[in-house]
Amino acid sequence: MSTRRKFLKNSLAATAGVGLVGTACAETSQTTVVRSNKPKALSTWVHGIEANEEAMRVMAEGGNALDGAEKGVMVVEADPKGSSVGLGGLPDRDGNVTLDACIMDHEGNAGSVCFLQNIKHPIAVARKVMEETPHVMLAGEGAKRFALAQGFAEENLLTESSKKAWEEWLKSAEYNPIINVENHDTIGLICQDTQGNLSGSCTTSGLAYKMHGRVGDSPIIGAGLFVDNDYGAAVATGMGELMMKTLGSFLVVELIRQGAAAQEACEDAIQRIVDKLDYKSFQVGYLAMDIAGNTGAYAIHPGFNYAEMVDGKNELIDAKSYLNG
Ligand code: SD4
Repeated sequence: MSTRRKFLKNSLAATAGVGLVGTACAETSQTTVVRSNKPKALSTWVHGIEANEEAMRVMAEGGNALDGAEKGVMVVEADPKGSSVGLGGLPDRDGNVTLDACIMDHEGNAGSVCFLQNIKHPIAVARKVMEETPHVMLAGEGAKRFALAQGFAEENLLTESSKKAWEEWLKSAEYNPIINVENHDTIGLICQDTQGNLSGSCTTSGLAYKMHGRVGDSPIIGAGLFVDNDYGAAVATGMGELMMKTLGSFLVVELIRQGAAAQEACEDAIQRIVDKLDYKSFQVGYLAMDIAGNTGAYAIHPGFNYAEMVDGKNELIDAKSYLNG
């Protein structure tokens, strides 16, 4: 833990109640973080470029951060060429495309679906769960039934090329998730709107050739995504089991709440995995933004990149990593 945070932790403990003043800024005993009201989009991997583009367009037209977070990732869900999200996602070992997604807004509302089949936009279903039900998460058949009742169409999501890749995989049927390749491309998106509010989304077809019924971190609030509009937001990508065991996205935001910079929080959350779990053959990447619009990104292995868009500039950036090469 950094000296600064040790100091903050001690002083926060000594002055319980210090933490938030109004809604305009989060205050620690040492720093005051001023909320930005400049629209911004931050998302995982190269497909984040198009997700950011759409999110910023939606927010420029009057949508809020939640609209941006939902609509941005829907572009990626609908792209049949992407083999890790929505339509065209690589299937489980039995040939079924099963989808996980969650969404969280600036008021702490959250919705999620997991193990959902034959619905192209799980993120939009997750938003409906958040807005139309008293629950946070719907799974499998129940999630699908709910989606159909909400007017979503049932469709085949297994494209010819994903089917071919699966048939090729079946020849050896060896399950060996490869770092940064094909099965680690979840889209997680954090948006900040003109009100300075934060929302986030996360959607994936999960690990390719996983066991039927396997659910990853992406639909789990606190693992794949967490938003605390008083402090910051975080999303995760990679081998979901590692984020689930450490509740990684919550941890990143909690560290920001305790005074860490977004970058330091991502690094500490990766360190938590390194300290506790068998991490060497798996990739995990965290991406975070605080209410001032400061961003952070960190991964276990090199290769994780993310897209950041602000002031009309949309950039793909390589994240730093714990291991190098
Ligand atoms: C999962 N975290 O299902 C997801 C996979 C992923 O980038 O992130 N891919 O474990």
